[in-house]
Amino acid sequence: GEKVRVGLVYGGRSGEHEVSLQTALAVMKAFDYSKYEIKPFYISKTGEWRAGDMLLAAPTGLDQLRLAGGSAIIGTEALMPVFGSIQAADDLAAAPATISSVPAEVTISAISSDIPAPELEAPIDVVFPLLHGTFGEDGTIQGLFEMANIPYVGAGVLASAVGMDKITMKKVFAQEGLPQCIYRHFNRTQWQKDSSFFIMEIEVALGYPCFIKPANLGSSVGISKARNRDELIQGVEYALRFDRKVIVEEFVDAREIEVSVLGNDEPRASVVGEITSSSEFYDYKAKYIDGKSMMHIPANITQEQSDSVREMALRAFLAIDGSGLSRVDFFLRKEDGQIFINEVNTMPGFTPYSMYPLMWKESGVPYTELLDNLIQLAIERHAEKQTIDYSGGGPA
Ligand code: G1L
Repeated sequence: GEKVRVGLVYGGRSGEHEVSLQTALAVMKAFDYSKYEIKPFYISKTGEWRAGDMLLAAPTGLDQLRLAGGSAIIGTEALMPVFGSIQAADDLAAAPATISSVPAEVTISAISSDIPAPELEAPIDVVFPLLHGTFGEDGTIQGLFEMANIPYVGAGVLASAVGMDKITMKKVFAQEGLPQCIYRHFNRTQWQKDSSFFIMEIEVALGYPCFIKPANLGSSVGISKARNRDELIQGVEYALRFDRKVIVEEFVDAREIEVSVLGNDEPRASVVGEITSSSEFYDYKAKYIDGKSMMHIPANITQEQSDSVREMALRAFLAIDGSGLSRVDFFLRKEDGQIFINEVNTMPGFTPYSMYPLMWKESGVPYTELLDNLIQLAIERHAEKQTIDYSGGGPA
């Protein structure tokens, strides 16, 4: 039969541009080209989109992925044949007389001849967004795909946005009854107006040391540890450079436990893994540059602990309305074995040597099969959405 055409979007305006490129190469190498064709879309560091020719086999090196010879495009043109058919009307010099003279008729019929005819068929069947950070992981690119009505791999708009905001995520977890560490949060204005209130709250409820984090960052940039009031104030000012919202968490002397979740409405949980780090905390440098952290799969924990963590991972996934995949991270407190959920990551590290794929490999799902599963889940979710009535009700 026909091959599935997968659009792979990677690069992007984030600090993890290079990680995205390396991941895209690994994904392209692992696809089964007897079943798929890959159309690469590269987003440069300045935000320019470039489309490459359809790949019928894996590329060999990273350089090819920057699509130097590829055509420069804007995202909407590449992905949205639908949008291509919407034309702007002349500027209105006065209010239109009736509703019917405004949107549909005016805009769509007034097609000016200097705008190229829209492409009639979508160039791809499903999109695989390999993007991290503020433009791509927070639900924005997912919104673009929703508007284009193109199936896409991974979390939807809501889960992506919730998964990117540590504060909202914690509120969703609390509602679900998932155990969490103690925390306080505020925005820049609240801090500026009443820092002494928050300092007191933090000192009474959390104590020192505590961790200060920007609410909205995918990686660990902007995180610091405070041992006293001065460091707390400094740490908050530092975190506020990266976000307008800040969360402060109690220090928990804990092991770091992770679970991979795969699926849509009936998700599965992988075996449990553990990350150990030589660094003071699992920071950006240790994680991505030094490679000082170590992975242990399966984690050396009891059967009860494993069952409990996997069950919580599925509840967390459903609570944020996840789809496709998520890596769910926990703390296992050393003093009493208490488990706390830390966060859900809707766009985990995704090379064949990253925690998420390795936990599935250990659970019997190899990397190439994982890709098959994710594409299938994207198509299923999209098909299910097509059955929903968006007409706003009315007579049947
Ligand atoms: F599309 C998926 F499957 F949802 C997906 C998207 C992005 C999985 C994993 C990732 N991860 C990344 O994009 C990255 C962490 C490698 C960013 Cl650069």
